[in-house]
Amino acid sequence: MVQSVIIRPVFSSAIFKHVSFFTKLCCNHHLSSDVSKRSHSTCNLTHKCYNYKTNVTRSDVRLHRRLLCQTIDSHPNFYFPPTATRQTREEILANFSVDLDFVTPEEENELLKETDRHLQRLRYQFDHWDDAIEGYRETEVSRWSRGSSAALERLRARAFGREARGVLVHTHVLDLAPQGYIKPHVDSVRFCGSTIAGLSLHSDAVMRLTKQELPHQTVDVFLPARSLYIMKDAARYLYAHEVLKEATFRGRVVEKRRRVSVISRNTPGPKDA
Ligand SMILES: O=C(O)CCC(=O)C(=O)O
Repeated sequence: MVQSVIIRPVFSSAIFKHVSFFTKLCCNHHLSSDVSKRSHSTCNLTHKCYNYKTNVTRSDVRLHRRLLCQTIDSHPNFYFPPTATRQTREEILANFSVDLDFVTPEEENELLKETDRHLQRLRYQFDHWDDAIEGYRETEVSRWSRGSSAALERLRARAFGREARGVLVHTHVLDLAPQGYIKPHVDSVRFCGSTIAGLSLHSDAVMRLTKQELPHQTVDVFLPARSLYIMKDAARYLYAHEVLKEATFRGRVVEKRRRVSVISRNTPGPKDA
């Protein structure tokens, strides 16, 4: 049954003292050290292939290399480790997109100025009681200045269609300190529908997706500043997502600065129960 849960503005609720907006959104935390410690360097590709599945043949490895090259060429922001199955690739590539330079540097500045006005009185939170997220502050914004509105409207049209039907009025603004990170979780179906669209501002980041039922199926997604990601359907429901603490992508360290994400979601639909 669909539960009609309205996300109240963060500050209007006494609950906020104990349960953050972010926490309400998360229903599952998958804190598998196995998953988070796994290295995804491509250098020792062959070695890992043989480690994972001892009956992997040389032609399997060649096939993997070919797929890897194709993926790098056509999907440079995704890293599928050697263990990723065809199904994982298909589920993610069909349901997760990254649009580079979605906003201009001027729009980014405008958005940062505006979100800073909302965030400035808040302190970064560490050691959050439920341990889902570290080093962050957050708010919700429902009215945007004219300077930011154009970018937000483009975001909604891109993620939810021109009519932006069913989009939550409040946009979630999440500010992660340079040492901040988000642990694996799936947004609660009580508060959020099939689509999550997030704009990354000021810093690059790496998001890892881990299949809930097959935790060795992971994908890393590089989210540069000013890019927009859209995560929907299978990617949103079947995979936990996290923003990495030690961010590396294809073996390269990604410099983490303060990152502000502006996230728009739609309301839960009949399938979300
Ligand atoms: O900051 C982001 O882009 C991801 C935030 C997130 O994981 C969430 O709000 O569920």
